[in-house]
Amino acid sequence: MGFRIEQVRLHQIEMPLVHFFETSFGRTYGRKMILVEVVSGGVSGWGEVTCGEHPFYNEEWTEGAWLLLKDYIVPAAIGKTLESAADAGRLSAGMRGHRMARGGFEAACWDLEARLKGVQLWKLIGGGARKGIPCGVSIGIQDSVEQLLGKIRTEVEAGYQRIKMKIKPGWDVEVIRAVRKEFPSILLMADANSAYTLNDIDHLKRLDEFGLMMIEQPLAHDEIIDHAQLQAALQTPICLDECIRTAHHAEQAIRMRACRIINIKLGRVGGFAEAKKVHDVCQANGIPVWAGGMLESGVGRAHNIAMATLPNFTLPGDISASRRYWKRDVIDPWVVVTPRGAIVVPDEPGFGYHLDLEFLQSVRVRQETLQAQ
Ligand code: OSB
Ligand code: MG
Repeated sequence: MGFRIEQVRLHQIEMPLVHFFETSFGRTYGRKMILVEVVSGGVSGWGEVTCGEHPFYNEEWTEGAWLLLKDYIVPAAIGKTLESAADAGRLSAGMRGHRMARGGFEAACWDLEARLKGVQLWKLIGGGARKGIPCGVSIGIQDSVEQLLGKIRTEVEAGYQRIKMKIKPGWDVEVIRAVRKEFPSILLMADANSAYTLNDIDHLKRLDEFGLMMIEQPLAHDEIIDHAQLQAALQTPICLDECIRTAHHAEQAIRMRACRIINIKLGRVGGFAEAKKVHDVCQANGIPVWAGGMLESGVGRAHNIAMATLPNFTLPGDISASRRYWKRDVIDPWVVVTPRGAIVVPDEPGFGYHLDLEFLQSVRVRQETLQAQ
């Protein structure tokens, strides 16, 4: 059963974060995100473009993604019939990069196909390996070490299974030492978002004493070879985030021994088809994966939950409760986390949650509809 892409609606929404989020590349107080609604036979599938407001995590940003979707991605797709959502990525394959914009559209097609068939998205993508998703949290750089310790305590008490803290030069060894002193046995990891270079090898080796689960993307966003050199010098496993945009990158990184773990972000790799390929390459090579996050609304969160039911997502991901980010989420019910730090995989068709359309309208700042002839 194929489906025709009859209408696409782009919705840009803006929502303040409950608490600012700071990484090595900057501080975010609120999110501007694009939701992609693909309509066929009166049924809507939803996707989220996960890029930031500025081109600092990667080259994409909300304003650029809006133009790319409106002028290229949607025009290339409108009126086309797809045998399955697995073919959706091909409609924009001639466009270089911009995987988050293309992935937001691709993910909407998967949700649409699942809803048209009345099956759960996790089933459609070949997941279902687990009924509960193990959850971790990502905690940004804070104004003080005391503030960080307080945040970690709150999340550990809420049941989250692992803590990730953001680091950068000047907020690393001594801060982690303070965290370890207070929380000697928690599963702890650090994410540098490319804040270091190979000149920092000796400095980064000092992190080995803290028993971190992994250090995420210490070096440049596009530098696999330098990570191989660093991994050879470190005991702590390296996890690549920014570097892995395709299954081929994963293959290269694994072959070079540039990492021992990979974080898969649905948007960064351009949607479910590529995410599954990255997952499979890692699985075949004994490299565990986990689901990364991009401060998503409920729509992106729901997609991440489906993705994390694939078998090799064995480590706790950056998928946490809606209320950690938003006063109110755009889906109903909100994503909640059990006292044991897990998300129960929803059983409803599609990505498993309803859109809160009334709230969506109240946070929407622009909309564009493209209609097939
Ligand atoms: O590197 O994982 C990252 C947020 C924005 C940009 C990059 C990253 C992050 C996170 C947040 O760590 C994860 C989340 O959504 O909670
Ligand atoms: Mg990261």
